[in-house]
Amino acid sequence: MPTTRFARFALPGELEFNPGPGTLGSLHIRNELASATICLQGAQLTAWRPRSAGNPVIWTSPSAQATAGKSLRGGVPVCWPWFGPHATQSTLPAHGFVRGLPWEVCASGRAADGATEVTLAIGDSEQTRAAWPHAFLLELQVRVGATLEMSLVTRNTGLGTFSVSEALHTYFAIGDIAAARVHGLEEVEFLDKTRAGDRRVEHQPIAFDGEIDRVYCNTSGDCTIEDPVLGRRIRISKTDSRSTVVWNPWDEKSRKMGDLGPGRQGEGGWRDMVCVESGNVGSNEVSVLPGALHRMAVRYSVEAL
Ligand code: TA6
Repeated sequence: MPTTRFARFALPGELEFNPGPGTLGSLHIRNELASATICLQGAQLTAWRPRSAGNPVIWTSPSAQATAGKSLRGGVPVCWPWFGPHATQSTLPAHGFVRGLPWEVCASGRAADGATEVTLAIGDSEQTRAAWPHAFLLELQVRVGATLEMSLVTRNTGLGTFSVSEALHTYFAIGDIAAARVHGLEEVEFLDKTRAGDRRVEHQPIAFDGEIDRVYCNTSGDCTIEDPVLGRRIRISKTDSRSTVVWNPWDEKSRKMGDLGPGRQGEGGWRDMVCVESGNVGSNEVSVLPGALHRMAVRYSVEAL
């Protein structure tokens, strides 16, 4: 994206565009409250750190590779219009196509409380229609401040109803996965992808002693990640999201992935991250009528333990 096309959205000293390899360039945001980075490829936020936080809150792999067409390992990949592998065509990218395509910046501004707001968008094209035969406009509205707020807005600009599965596939930075706990999903039924999709329920906060890959459906509740190593709690609130996915690949799977990189603990980067993803997947997929829109939103905040 040529810098000139972006220039009209720049906010000097607050929101600047840096051309970059592979990721099609990135937006760098810095204000009194926080800093953040968003790659134009996939509108993928790859960093967010409130000034009050001793450590970044969003994790990106130290071995992330900036490759055109492939999202970076970490940050907040946007999964849309399907989640996971395509239902029938294995040649299509997992988690949908928008995370590997260039998005446009379409709005930016400074909020009264000092937060920085920016909106990125992508619409249908010959390429997208070949994979998914619908007209759409998809926007990601991001608000960078002491909290991080993101809204994924799906507009049906066609003549027929369509259904989407979606998720903000967020990688959170933690001190050590073995000490972390995820609260808020107790008693909620989940599909356990490490056990061939078995339906299960747990009665305690999620603890990690191996690979976890769970799709919790019919849950609109907030979650918290308790991190005793970094001495903080990350709160995850969401609106119009009925599914929550929790994932950590652990050691063996991450070795096969190649882009999870070394971690602070001297082992794999898998120790330093956990995914808690807000979405509408599987039975929670969303139908959007012609001319209508659907908005799913998240809000992340951090507090000392
Ligand atoms: O959200 C969990 C998951 O579906 C895992 O099964 C794993 O595939 C992960 O997403 C990462 O997917 P990616 O395509 O980004 O490597």
